[in-house]
Amino acid sequence: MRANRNRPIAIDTLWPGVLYSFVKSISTQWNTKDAMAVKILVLKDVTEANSILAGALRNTFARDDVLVLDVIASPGAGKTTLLERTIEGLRAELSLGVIEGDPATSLDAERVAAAGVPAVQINTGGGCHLEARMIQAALEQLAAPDDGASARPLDVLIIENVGNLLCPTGWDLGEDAKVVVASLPEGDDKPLKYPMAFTSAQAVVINKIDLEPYIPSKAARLRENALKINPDLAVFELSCLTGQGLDAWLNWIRARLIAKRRAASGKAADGSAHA
Ligand SMILES: Nc1nc2c(ncn2[C@@H]2O[C@H](COP(=O)(O)OP(=O)(O)OP(=O)(O)O)[C@@H](O)[C@H]2O)c(=O)[nH]1
Ligand SMILES: [Mg+2]
Ligand SMILES: [Zn+2]
Repeated sequence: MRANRNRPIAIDTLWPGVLYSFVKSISTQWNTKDAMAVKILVLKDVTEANSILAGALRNTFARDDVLVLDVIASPGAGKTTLLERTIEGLRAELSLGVIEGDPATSLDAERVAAAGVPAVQINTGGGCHLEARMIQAALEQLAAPDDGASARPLDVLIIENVGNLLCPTGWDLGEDAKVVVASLPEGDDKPLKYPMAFTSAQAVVINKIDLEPYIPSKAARLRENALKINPDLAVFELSCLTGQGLDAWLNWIRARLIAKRRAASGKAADGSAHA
C-alpha cells in the first residue's frame, strides 16, 4: 500500500520556521538626522536563513549521492508531464523520488505516484515558490513513509516547483541544477522577458514542439533567445506528448548523476591521499 505520501504538507504547519526566518532578518535603525526620529525597518536578506538551510540540504544530498533537480516553469508548461516521461524513461535503472509544490491539491503527486515513484506533495496555500524548509519537511516524509516500509535510497530527486517563472528562481533548495521548462506555445520571447529564470538555470527544456507547425512561436528562436540570456544552458527541444527529443534529456540526467558521483569519489580519494 502506498503511504500517505500523497497527503499534502500544508504550509501552515511550517509557519513557525518561516516566521523565524523573517524575524531573524529584520532589524531596526534610527534616522537621527531629523529632529523627529523615525524608526526604519531594514529587511536585510530575507533569504539568508533559506540559504543556510539549503547549504545543509546540499551537504546531505552530496553525502547520499543524490542528484537533485529543481524544475521551474509557468503553470501548464508541462512540468508534471515531463516528470511522468522522465520516470518512465529512467525508473528501470535508477531510484527516483519526487517532491511536488502546488498552491492546492495533491493532483500532481498522485500523477507521479501513479507513474511508479514515491512522491510527496507540498501545498503552499498562497505561496508562489518552494523554500528549503519545505523541502526538508518533505524529505522526512520521503524517508519515512506512513506504511512503515523503509524507503529505497534515491539516485535522483526531482522537485516540481510552484508554477511561476519569477520568484522560484531566487530560492536555493540545495539542488544541483535548476531546469526551466519553456512551453513553445507560450512564446519564443519568454527568455528575454523572464531572464532571471534562464540565468539561474543550468538547463532549459523547450516542451510541446509537436505544436510548432500550428503556431508562430519557433523552437529555434526560443533556443537562440535562451542562449542569448545564458550561453551555458543545456537546451533540449522535446515533446512530452510524442516522446520526440526525450532521449537527450534522459541522457543529460544520467550524465549529471555520473559526474556528481565521479566528483565525489575523486574528492574522497583525494582526501584519503592527504590523510
Ligand atoms: N501538445 C502537447 N501538450 C503537452 C505536452 N506536455 C504537456 N502537455 C499538456 O499540457 C498540459 C499541462 O501539463 P502539465 O504537465 O500538467 O503542466 P504543469 O507545468 O505541471 O502544470 P502546473 O503544475 O499546473 O503548473 C496538459 O494538458 C498536458 O497534457 C507536449 O509536449 N505537447
Ligand atoms: Mg504540475
Ligand atoms: Zn514566491
